[in-house]
Amino acid sequence: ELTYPDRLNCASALLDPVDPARRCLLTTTQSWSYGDLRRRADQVAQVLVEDFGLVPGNRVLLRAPNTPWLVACWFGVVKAGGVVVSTMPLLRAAELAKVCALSTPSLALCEDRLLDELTATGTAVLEFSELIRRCDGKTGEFTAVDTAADDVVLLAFTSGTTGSPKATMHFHRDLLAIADTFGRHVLRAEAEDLFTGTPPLAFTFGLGGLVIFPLRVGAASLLVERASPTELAEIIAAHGVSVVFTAPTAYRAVLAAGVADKLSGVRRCVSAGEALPATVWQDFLEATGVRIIEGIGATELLHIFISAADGDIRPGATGRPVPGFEAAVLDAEGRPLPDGVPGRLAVRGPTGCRYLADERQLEYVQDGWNITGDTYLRDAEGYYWYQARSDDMIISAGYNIAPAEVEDALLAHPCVAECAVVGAPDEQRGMRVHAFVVPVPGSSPEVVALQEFVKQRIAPYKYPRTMEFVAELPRTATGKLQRFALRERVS
Ligand code: 3SK
Repeated sequence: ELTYPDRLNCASALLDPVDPARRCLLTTTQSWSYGDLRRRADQVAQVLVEDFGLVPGNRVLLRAPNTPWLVACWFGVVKAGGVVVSTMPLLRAAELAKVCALSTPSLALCEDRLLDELTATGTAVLEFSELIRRCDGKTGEFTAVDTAADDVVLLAFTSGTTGSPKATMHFHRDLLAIADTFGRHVLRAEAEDLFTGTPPLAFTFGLGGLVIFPLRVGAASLLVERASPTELAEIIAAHGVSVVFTAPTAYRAVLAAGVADKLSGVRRCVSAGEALPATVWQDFLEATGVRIIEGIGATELLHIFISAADGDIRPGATGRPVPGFEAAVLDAEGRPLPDGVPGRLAVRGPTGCRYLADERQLEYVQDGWNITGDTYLRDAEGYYWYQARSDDMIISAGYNIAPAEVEDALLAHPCVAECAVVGAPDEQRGMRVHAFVVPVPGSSPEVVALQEFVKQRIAPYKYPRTMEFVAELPRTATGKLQRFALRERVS
């Protein structure tokens, strides 16, 4: 049982206990101590409160790649009693507009290079260059707002199968709970560890792995804005990184690039975002001597709730419920299924799904269980084995991609009459986005032109990597698209 004080500000709880002289956030060229991060976060809080009149409960959107300043903004908003609205740097104007409409931020803090797409949403924006100029003029002394443990501190977005984003609300205590469950019992990081990885901090996998877990134990995190597998491997070796968080695609890519030996000094490698093939786990072990810690998490539950490390690992299985969480495999009526029978994965624990103003809450939380949308089976030893996504979501290279969102973007093209998007098995990405397109009669669109068109409208990782033109789409008698029939054609 995790217990936290009723009054809790997670920024103070994470930053205050650590010696200010300890290294905290690194890049390949910079180093911030805990004292530096605390001062910068306090200055951000001062700017927000003194210059922009932020009051507790106000929402502040953050848009930046993984940098120390993004982390300072995160903690500054939290110290000021605000709610962080995190956004992926790759989001385009239309996607940001949906996020802003749902979260109604009072202000956005945006890295200058990413300004264009955000300006289009009409949200009030403070660019990082101006924010930093203002911070330099502040004392860096700010008393964190005395928030309640159950105050909302974070709105993290996830796309449903419909493509309409859902905002998940998380409390101050949730941020500590992920560190005190997965972080403490599975990862078991230490103060001397140096973390790194690729997931954006807007993805809660990245927030936990690159900020919350290291800071909870007084360790340091090396933030990387963008790196190829080879560059990542070189950074890991050159800086003596000991804990890595990334998606299965990256482990596969490191193996394929022949640079896995550079990770042999790493103590912990964590993989999540999609299922890790047992062959990749085995090949990685052979190349590095490191047993990858696989886990399943969800934005709704903030982080990983089933996992295993070291001798507890069964290659191919995701693991067992992380201490603090309970899991079950349920049938469609919510009854527990016997071991060995696949069904709906249900989870409960110290975190849980709270959608902001969204009726889909009723589907996700049933009888106190979070119904994750994944199909799993449990074996007699209590290990959970991934079978499939229960819905149509395409999980590609660790990204969740909603077909409807890609279809909407394609349909905006004048040569596209109809289209349907499904996931096709892919060696590199786990799944890739595949589009079936019915062209407007008389037109002959080109694949590359349609791909470029989509990339301009939505985050580029969502574009259909393969595409085929068809005369018509399979439909039921009532006109409903038979998506399963298309999936069969590409599998
Ligand atoms: O969505 C996921 O797959 C995930 C995995 C680990 C931690 C957090 C998340 C959201």
